[in-house]
This record gives sequence, structure tokens and C-alpha cells, in this order.
Amino acid sequence: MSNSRMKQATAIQILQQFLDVAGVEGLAPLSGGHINSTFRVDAVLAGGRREKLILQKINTHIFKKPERVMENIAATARHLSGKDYKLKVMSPVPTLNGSLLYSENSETWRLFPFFGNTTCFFTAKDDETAHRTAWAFGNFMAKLGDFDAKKLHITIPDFHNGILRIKQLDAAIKEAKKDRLAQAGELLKGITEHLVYLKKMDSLPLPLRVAHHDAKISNVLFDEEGKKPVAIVDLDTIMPGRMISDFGDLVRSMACTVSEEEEDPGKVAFVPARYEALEVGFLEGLSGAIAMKEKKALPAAGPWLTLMQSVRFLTDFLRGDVYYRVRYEHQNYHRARNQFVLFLSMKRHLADRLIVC
Ligand code: GN1
Ligand code: MG
Repeated sequence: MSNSRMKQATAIQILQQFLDVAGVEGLAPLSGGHINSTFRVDAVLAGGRREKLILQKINTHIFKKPERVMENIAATARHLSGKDYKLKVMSPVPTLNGSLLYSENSETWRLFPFFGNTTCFFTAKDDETAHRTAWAFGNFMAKLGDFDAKKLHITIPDFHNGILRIKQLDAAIKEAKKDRLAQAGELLKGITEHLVYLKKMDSLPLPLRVAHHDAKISNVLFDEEGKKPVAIVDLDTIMPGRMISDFGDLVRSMACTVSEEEEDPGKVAFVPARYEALEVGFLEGLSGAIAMKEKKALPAAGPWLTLMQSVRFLTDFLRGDVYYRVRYEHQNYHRARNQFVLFLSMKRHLADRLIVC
């Protein structure tokens, strides 16, 4: 089933595994994510009560053990709910049998509450939004600071490991179709000159933490006015990791003139003032829960993660778009080019603050 088509009858049948659902008044795909298929559902329960929900089909080619993903989400949600945590927590709705997933016909589904009167963005419209979003992720990390990261499953091994991403790129080059390899040529050459940066960042000895691993602005729900963060969503990759993973994605998604989907490389540039807002907001959110070596590593996080994202998009382009969902043929190439231009721009501006270069 594609991300955009789903029959009401199918939705009702799946929802009935979770809740006593009598009918569905609204069913709409939510685009934005590259991996799972997500639907907003307005359901009517047997007693007449109305519930707004998020129904999601997990991509089990990528999340091979989805029950582990759900265990991580549920455990961290429980931890946050027991704290003085100001944002809403995205806790899964269990099935009537108490499971966090429902599988049928090789499809695996889960359900979340839908937080109404919210909106989301793909870039930060101003420094204030960047500051608030970074605060939310810093605070999220701080509130999970006393959760033993080793208790979480590693649901995607080596997720932010640069050496693995380079190996995957090398393998993709060997198997790529001629036309795609030819199109990638120039970009590939540019990226290759900087790969040592990924390797160096892998070996930075930083404390193990609970990291979100997809801390981009589109994974934050804001209030209706688009001002205050309401909830951090998409906890699929919550795993043991390093602080630079989350700060890196904040910088990648916000300290830029455009989103990762912009096709024109001429429009892509780093925004230094936005970066400063992110750093201040993130540190405020952490409120002291940061080691000196983590603080020193922050400026290097954005270029690192942005280059890695470029490598990942290019790898997928060379492999024939098997990982990230695309709307048109060269989209992964455009995404990879966008991220590489952003990496170069970031690196230039932050040069004297990078602990590895
Ligand atoms: C993927 O599907 P989505 O948009 O939540 C990816 C992230 C990338 C991101 C790029 C499991 O996330 O690592 O940074 O796209 N998630 C996975 O926007 O690979
Ligand atoms: Mg994600």
C-alpha cells in the first residue's frame, strides 16, 4: 500500500485491534517522513466518543525488529511522564491484547494519539523558533539524562557511524547503474574529499546518552500559532548515542536558508545567526547537563551530521532509491547535493570552532 492510499474499511479493521471503533469520519495521509506510512484518523468509538489518532505502518525493511522500537519508545515515554516534563509525551496506544503493535498480511501497525491544534515546519522561520526547538531537544535529552541508555535496544546498529556510511557508499558505487553513477560523478568527487571528517568524528570519545537520533525541526509539533513546541515526535530511533547526534540534526535542519528538499543548490546556505540561537537554546534546555567535552564538540556536530546525511542520500540514489521515499526520479540526488552544499557552507563559517577538521 502506498503512503497515500488506504481504504476506510481497512483503517477500521486495523483500528478495531486497538480500540472499540464504530466508524471513521476522516482519514488522510500525512506526508513528510521518508520511511513509515502515516495517516491521521478521526475515529468514532462504540459509545459515540470521537478520537483523533495517528495510525502508522512501520517500514519493517528498515526497522527490522519493530517490537524493540516500541519498547524503547514506551520505556522513555514512561520515564518522561514520571518527571516534571513540560511537553506532551507521545505514548503508544496498546492493542486490546496489550501489545504495542498489530501485524497482518506482512504489515505492522501502531497507533498514537493525535495532538490537535498543532502545526509543524520543515525549516525554522526565525531565530526564536530555532531557539525554542533547540531548547525542547536539549530539555528532552536532559530529562532522559538519568535513564540508563544501555537499557535501550540498538534498533538500527551503527546508525550514526560515519565509517559504516562510507562503506555503504563504496558498495553502492560498485553496484550502481551507469547513468546514476555518471550523474553522481561530480558530487561524489566533492564528498570523497571530505570523508575523513566523518571518520574523525566517529572516534570522538563522548558520553553515552539517550539520543533521539532524528532531532530535526519537522519532528516537533508546535502550537497553532507556530510559536511554542508542544511535543517531540518520531521516537523511532531513540537509542543509546551521543549528544552531537541530536545537536547535529538541529543545526542541519534549521541553520539553513532552505529545507533538505530544496532542489536548487544556489539557494542553500548556512545561517550563522540561526546557529547561535540553536546553541544558546540547546544549552538552556540542557540546563547544565552537559560535559565540557560535549560542549566543545557542539560546533562540529552540524557539519558532521550534514555530510553523513549527504552520503546517505547519495548512497540511496546510487542504489536506486530503496531506502528514502522519493516523489520523482532524481530526488535523492538533489537531497544529497543540497546537504553537501550546506556542509561546505557550515564548515566555512564554523572553521575556527571545529575540534576536528
Ligand atoms: C529519515 O523518515 P524520517 O524523515 O523520520 C531518517 C533519518 C534522516 C532523515 C532525513 C530511520 O527520517 O535518519 O536524518 O530521514 N531515519 C531513518 O530527513 O533512517
Ligand atoms: Mg525519523
